[in-house]
Amino acid sequence: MIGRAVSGDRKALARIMTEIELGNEKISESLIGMLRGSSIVGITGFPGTGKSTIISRLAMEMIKRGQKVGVLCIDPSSPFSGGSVLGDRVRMSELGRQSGSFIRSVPTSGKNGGLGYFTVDLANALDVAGYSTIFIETVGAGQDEIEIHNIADVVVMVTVPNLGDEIQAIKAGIMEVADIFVVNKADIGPADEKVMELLALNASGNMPEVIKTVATRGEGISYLASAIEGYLQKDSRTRQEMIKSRLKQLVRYHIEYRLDRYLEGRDFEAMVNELLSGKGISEVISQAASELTK
Ligand SMILES: Nc1nc2c(ncn2[C@@H]2O[C@H](COP(=O)(O)OP(=O)(O)OP(=O)(O)O)[C@@H](O)[C@H]2O)c(=O)[nH]1
Ligand SMILES: [Mg+2]
Repeated sequence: MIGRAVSGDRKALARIMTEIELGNEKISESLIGMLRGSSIVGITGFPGTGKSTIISRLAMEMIKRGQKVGVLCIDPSSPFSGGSVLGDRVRMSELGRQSGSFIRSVPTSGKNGGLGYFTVDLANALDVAGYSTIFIETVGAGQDEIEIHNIADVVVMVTVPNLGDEIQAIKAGIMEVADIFVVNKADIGPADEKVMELLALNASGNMPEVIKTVATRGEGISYLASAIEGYLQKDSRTRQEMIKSRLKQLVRYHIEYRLDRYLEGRDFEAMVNELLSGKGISEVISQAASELTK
């Protein structure tokens, strides 16, 4: 099945992804040895800031530049799931029909926060199938930013003019994980003010580039595509190092998956009784750990 996906069979790729989401570790494992080292671009930001619109435009731009583009949309509310206005859906389905792209929604159901247990495995599947640029869209809500930072080679944080509260969130830590800022919807408000505001947040450190866009009209998109490419080119890490950092997150996710499944529905009574009867905490935990790897 993997061989067929590598040679461009989209149905085989979709089947592989479904197997991954069902927890088929054999598939996840086989992919690891075959990774080509695609670039992973994280796109994060508050709901409705225009992430999906930006991705659909960026993807078309990247395809024009000779890339094959994969898109993973984490817990989408729009428009990959069809939750948005018609225009977006039409644009996204245009992208979906392009042979150079593959779009997949990733439900996070069951996982407590973060990006979903199998996001890295799904990105690996796209990588192995030859998608050279992989976008991961995630709604910025704290934990997600840290995780996307661990997985992606470059993180783009999307904001819009007139969204004041979000500056607080940015101050509170998103700053460290954003490599490029986008002020989208420059047509609806004081975008230049927003750009200045962002630049002022970090007078001393390595300020990420701030780019204005009007995604619905495609304005600023080619510039953003070049900024992303430029950032990736400047990165001094080797491909192998980049692959390793996303695999570290893969290992974490697989541990979390097993742990969460193990803990699900458990009332801990047996463990508590063992503690009461004098067993040590680490003894009780090691017993649980040995069950995790069964
Ligand atoms: N005026 C204007 N509207 C835009 C622009 N970019 C996106 N929009 C609109 O903003 C709305 C939300 O866009 P999406 O691309 O779905 O935003 P999102 O960040 O992916 O939203 P979620 O996935 O729900 O978090 C849609 O109605 C878009 O048409 C822009 O540059 N200007
Ligand atoms: Mg979206």
